[in-house]
Amino acid sequence: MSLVKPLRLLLLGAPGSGKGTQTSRLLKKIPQLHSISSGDLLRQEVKHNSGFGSIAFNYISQGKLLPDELMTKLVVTNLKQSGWLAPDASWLLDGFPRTSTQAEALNKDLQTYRAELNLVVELDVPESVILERIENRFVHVPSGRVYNLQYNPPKVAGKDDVTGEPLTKRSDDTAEVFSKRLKQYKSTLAPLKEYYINKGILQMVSGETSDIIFPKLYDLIEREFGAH
Ligand code: G5P
Ligand code: MG
Repeated sequence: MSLVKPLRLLLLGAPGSGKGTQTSRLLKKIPQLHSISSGDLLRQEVKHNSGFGSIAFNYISQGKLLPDELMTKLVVTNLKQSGWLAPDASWLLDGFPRTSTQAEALNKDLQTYRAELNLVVELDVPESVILERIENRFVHVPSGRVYNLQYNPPKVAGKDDVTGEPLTKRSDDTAEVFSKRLKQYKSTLAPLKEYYINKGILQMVSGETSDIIFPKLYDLIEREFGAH
């Protein structure tokens, strides 16, 4: 798909709902699109053993959200450094903002670049199917690519398809931490959604699998931003 107007998209969804999976698929189909995942940024910091990384690890491994101010600074700095704050750039955010405070802070920054979000899509997946996905997830931290032993296994067991580098488990992908993450997600969702409903840009796509959700998400984007 070729975009005829800039897309600045936020993907919202519970842990394991498939934000990373949908992001990879969209990037393959829409060459103009870039993406930033707040969780991937944090895991890269942890991998590099930075001071910030060790702070982040403490929060992530307990299933707690990092402070709003730290997260906003991390993502906005990354957007700026990537050169994506130009009004004609198209990008998507995965996992940030996830509180209404983050949403307000981001909006303030984006306004100064005339590059506010223009679409927010909530991925609505039943809770009952999510936990199993998480327990079978493996990730390639440098790229953020995600695998699942049943759903989309790597071509060679334990290795990233593109680089051949080893895959790892996330420290927060245990049943215990997952239930905390889910609880956390639910406790911040309502005001966040309210914020984007008031802006008139929130949409929802529902489905039990990513294969069901992807065509709906793609059509929605094509209708509003694609060439016809
Ligand atoms: P993250 O990294 O943002 P979450 O919890 O929001 O983490 P997560 O777990 O990364 O979200 P996802 O990206 O929505 O889930 O899901 P995914 O990885 O694509 O899919 C999950 C698994 O299911 C994969 O193995 C995939 O292959 C498989 N799968 C996908 N579709 C299907 C399907 O249809 N069927 C099956 N069987 N499998 C499928 O945040 C992590 C932590 O970082 C901090 C917090 O501590 C957070 O807990 N953090 C923040 N803190 C404060 N503010 C923020 N904005 C923060 N952002 C991150
Ligand atoms: Mg993810």
